[in-house]
Amino acid sequence: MNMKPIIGVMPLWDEEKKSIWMLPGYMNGIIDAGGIPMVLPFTDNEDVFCRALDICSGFLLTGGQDVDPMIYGERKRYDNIVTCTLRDKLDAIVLNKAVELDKPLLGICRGIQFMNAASGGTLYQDILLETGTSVTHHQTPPYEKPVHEVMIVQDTPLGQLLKKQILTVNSYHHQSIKDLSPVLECMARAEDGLIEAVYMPRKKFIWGVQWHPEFSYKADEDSRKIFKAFIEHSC
Ligand SMILES: [Mn+2]
Repeated sequence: MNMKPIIGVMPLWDEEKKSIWMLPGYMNGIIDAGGIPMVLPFTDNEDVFCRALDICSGFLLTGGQDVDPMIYGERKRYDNIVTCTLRDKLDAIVLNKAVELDKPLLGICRGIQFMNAASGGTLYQDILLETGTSVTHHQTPPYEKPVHEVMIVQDTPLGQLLKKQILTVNSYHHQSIKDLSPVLECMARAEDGLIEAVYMPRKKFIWGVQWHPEFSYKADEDSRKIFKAFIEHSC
């Protein structure tokens, strides 16, 4: 019998309501792909948090607040940067565990940004202000609708999975990777050159995407393939 893998999903934090929350797409994308999503405890009790991680075969780093620029050695440059200290702490524990134990990890939006920032890369603190790009990276609803293209780098796991060169993706981010971490490789770039997908070589599946397959998986087969690959590697 093929056991369904348990995937630890990082909860979202609502600072105003002092409440954790979750977007159903993260959970349902995992369920549809054959996994069992489990929302991780949002606690600074490291022992409890790590015990919860032990149960998981893979991890999903969700979207959320901005990564604290201190993590990549900078100060906050703009008032629109909103951080969450506990999220940064817990994401770091998850990333370290995934790397150390070679457990699959998918980082989405903030997830890919955190992976890069925490492993020696830097971020654009505000894409529009710092690059002046004309590509729409901050779309309005419906969020499943593709708004820009990405060029897939061939001979990368994403290229091998999707077997295409150009992908249309949704986009809802005001930050993105600036200098790529030395331990990550680029798998896709937007038309303006911004890095939109990465992976960690020599690991089973440590991937990050800047777009949102959790919004698009119902309509978009490529998004489903990414969730499927993530879950299959977690089995
Ligand atoms: Mn984008």
